[in-house]
Amino acid sequence: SRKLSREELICELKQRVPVKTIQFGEDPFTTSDWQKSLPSKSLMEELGQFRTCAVVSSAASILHSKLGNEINGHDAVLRFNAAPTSGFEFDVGTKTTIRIINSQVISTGDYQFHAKSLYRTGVLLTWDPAPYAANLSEWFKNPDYNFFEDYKKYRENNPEQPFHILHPSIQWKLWNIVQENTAENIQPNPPSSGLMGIVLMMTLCDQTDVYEFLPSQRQTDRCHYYEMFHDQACTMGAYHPLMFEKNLVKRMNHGTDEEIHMYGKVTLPGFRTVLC
Ligand code: NCC
Repeated sequence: SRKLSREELICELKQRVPVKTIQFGEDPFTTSDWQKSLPSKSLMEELGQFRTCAVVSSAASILHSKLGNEINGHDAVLRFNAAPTSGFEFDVGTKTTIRIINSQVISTGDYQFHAKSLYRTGVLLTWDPAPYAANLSEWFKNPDYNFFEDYKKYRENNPEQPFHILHPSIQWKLWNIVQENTAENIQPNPPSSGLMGIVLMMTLCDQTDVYEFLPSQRQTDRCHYYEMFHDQACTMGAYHPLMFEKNLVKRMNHGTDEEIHMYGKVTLPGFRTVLC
């Protein structure tokens, strides 16, 4: 089939991947404990629209980028999982508006989710890999990591901090678009937090600058900027179809290849600004 153009790809995402968060009343989130825990507004209602946004990948290639000031210049900044700013301000900035944390970070003790101050800044958004085509009830009974009790506990202890659960339907809607626009058959696993964050920001912002999702000239086998661990799979993907996610994002870029090379930077228009 014909290769979609940049604008056609952006429209595919806009029209087929509506970002939703879970709200009280949707089966099985109908009990009083969920009424207490779930935010009364959706993430979109809570945050409104931003003009410029930055998505900061956790890749080690952001080290020595000196991008901190540029990242801080955006109206909203998205970060992932356990990625800190403290100690890395010069390269990654200081502002955190939204943090996406996968269900593993919440439910395994390894990341000290309930204890670390790192998680207390900004709006939190979590997600968990749901089986393809499952409805919410099936997923609720059998999540990849059972984070539901930890979510409620965190909400009880931090009632003032907005904390949302991403509706799992987005994962497979997004996966379908990655597969349809890839020549090979890709593994049936959900996209990375990175791609979900990019689509979230395209929903919330008029313009999104993504940093080091597409690796710059500083590309390295080191996984994260905040850890010494090395594994090429962090950049290329193993569980997540990360390489194919990156190809898709590159095809949507409104910036230049030079900016990718120098800064690992991709610029994407907000869904609100494109006519489909
Ligand atoms: O590594 P992770 O991702 O937290 O990184 C966040 C997002 O940044 C992009 N990235 C990261 C490193 C790198 N070298 N290149 C990149 O492009 C990716 O888009 C990535 O999504 C996740 O997606 O949630 C993930 O989480 C980790 C891990 O669970 C958390 O970091 C907590 O420690 C996963 N690693 C493992 O399960 C071992 C990772 O596969 C995906």
